[in-house]
Amino acid sequence: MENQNIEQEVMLTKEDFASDQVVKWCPGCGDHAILKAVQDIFPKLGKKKEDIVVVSGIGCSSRFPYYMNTYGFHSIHGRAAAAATGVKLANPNLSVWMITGDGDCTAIGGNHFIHACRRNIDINLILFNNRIYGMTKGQFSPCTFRGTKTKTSPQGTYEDPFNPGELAIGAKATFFARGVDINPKELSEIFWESYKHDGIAVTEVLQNCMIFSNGVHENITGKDVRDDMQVKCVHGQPLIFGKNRDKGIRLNGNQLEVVKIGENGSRPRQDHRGHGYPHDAGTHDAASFPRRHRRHPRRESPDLQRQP
Ligand SMILES: Cc1ncc(C[n+]2csc(CCOP(=O)(O)OP(=O)(O)O)c2C)c(N)n1
Ligand code: SF4
Ligand SMILES: [Mg+2]
Repeated sequence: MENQNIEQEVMLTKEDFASDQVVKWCPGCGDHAILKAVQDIFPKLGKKKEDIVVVSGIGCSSRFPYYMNTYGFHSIHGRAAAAATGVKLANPNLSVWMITGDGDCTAIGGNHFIHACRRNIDINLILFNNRIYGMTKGQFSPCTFRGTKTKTSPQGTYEDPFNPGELAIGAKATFFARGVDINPKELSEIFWESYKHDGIAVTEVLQNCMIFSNGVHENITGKDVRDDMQVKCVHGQPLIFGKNRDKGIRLNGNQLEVVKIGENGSRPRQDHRGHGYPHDAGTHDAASFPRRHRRHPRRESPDLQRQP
């Protein structure tokens, strides 16, 4: 539960939330943009700096608390969820933000992650998914795609990866979102929704590691494909996408499918700006989460295909 009384009194800027530490991530690393998105949204929380705690595990991403001018805890590998849970239980008035990498969260920390989800602890969990161990120089993680050649899989991995969304929802998390590092404005919007959510809010950010998994999200974030590969899910809004906003996602029986204006009986309907979109596109209903949303995390992009 957040402390509402303080909200009126505090007027901070994003600069207030930047620490004096030199940011040591590689130039071009996706972590920079996520840091910016968090620093952008924190003034809006209306909380004193000392009422916010950023907790992390170990990894490149987990250097995050150093760069935030709040209370912070750079804990131990895989145990950020345990530390964040302890902080929140000790003082429920604190706004707790947990920063974790795909290795930190789903390998050594997998057990703590699923139990934090199951317990529905009121923390904001941001999972930086670069599908690799960045800090230790490029070993595969449980989120690395099958067949990827890494330092520890010179002939390619032979395991299927976790999908963190499926893992979170399967473990009873009550909020799950996925964003991309190249769109910090949208990330800030997600973090705001995460803050407002009472219970655990898991946000997976597809983050590029320039050094060890460069381009791993390119089929979703690339300039030429991103309009066709990303759907913005906003409560009460139709699930539409595409450069011309002429594609949508609808429910056919128990299956999600892509529809396009002019195909399979899909007619144009006008939105409030007069733009046409498929009349039969479904509407995003965050209130029915997670009952009707189990299908969403499974599709990492609107083509409804699993990644290789
Ligand atoms: C108990 C323990 N085991 C192993 C390590 C070595 N280690 C440090 S960071 C890391 C993986 C980090 O990967 P990830 O969580 O994906 O973060 P990234 O660096 O990619 O942001 C490992 C294995 C450690 N520090 N402590
Ligand atoms: S090694 Fe990768 S994840 Fe780590 S700071 Fe460099 S680019 Fe970022
Ligand atoms: Mg990683």
